[in-house]
Amino acid sequence: LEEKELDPRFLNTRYLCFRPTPLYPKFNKELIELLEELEKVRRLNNEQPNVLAYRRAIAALKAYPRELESYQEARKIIGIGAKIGRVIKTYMETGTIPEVEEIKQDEKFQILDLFSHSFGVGYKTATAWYLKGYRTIEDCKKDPKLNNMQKIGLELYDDLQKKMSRKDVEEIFGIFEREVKDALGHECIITPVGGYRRGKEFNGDFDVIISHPVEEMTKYILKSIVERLKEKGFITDIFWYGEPSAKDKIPPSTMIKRIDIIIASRSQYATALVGWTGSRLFLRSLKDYARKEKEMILASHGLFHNTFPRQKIDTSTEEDVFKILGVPWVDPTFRNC
Ligand code: TTP
Ligand code: MN
Ligand code: MN
Ligand code: MN
Repeated sequence: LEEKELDPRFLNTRYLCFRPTPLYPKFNKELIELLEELEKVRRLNNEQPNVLAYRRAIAALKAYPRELESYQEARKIIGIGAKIGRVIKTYMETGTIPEVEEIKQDEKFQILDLFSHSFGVGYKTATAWYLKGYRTIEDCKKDPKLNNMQKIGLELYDDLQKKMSRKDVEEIFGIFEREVKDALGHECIITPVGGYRRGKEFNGDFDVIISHPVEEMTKYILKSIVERLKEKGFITDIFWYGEPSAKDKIPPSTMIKRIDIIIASRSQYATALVGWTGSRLFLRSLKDYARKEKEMILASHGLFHNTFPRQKIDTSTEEDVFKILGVPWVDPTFRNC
């Protein structure tokens, strides 16, 4: 196939936010899965630049609109450099990637992977626990030096590991919306964001933005909602509330899942929506583009001219944000890089 037959967006941009990335790739699926394993290894080894290189390559392949026919073709894709190119070459020639086979047998890697799924645990804590000789979640629970967040994360490990279906999320959203509107009035805008908004089938948590029309209300909302949901038994534990909070244990009747509640004033709503819909990589590229090409700063609390002092730019919808940045609209379900 000739290059010109490809949508030019796949070849000519350094910025991922210009390229629609679907949730599930249509092509090159096996290769993508193997590269995701390697990304995980790099992450658990704390090789940050390599993690990013893998994320970019994976995102490029997820967006790529046909099966790769050769290694040379892969190398033409922006986001696939020499190093990962060589890995792809091996895969193309042998149908497998030896390093992936090796790590599947590696006990240390499996355990770091297990630990790092606990809330708030990254490579550092996971490695420290491994070096202390811990091999199971039960071992970690006995560590005398756990902070509150780690304690909750380990105690709820099994529940928090289970992914929620879209229906589960919708059920939580229904309860949440009813309670918030009862408490704060019906002019509140309550919007599910995160992976759910990007179309994910299985969700680690429920992310939601609440926006109240009265700007001054913003600082009181979180406390009043959390208190109400706690009283009613919907909230059992608080990971983070400005600061990690003591555990308020209420015996759970069903499964416990994590909710991230984001409060945004109306003037922050549009950028909060962009920021908390993600994906992280999509956001990173949007912010990079804003700063490097437009001299603007994009944050969850607003869009600004990068002047001193910063000058806030009014935005009332997500579309405004894209338009002002000069980035063609990308539907949330195509922000899955
Ligand atoms: P997450 O809930 O961590 O991720 P997710 O919803 O994409 O996937 P999962 O199913 O695993 O929950 O975060 C939601 C979005 O919020 C994420 O895409 C980027 C943004 N975000 C921030 O900007 N800053 C933060 O500190 C966090 C935690 C998230
Ligand atoms: Mn989420
Ligand atoms: Mn997550
Ligand atoms: Mn979240």
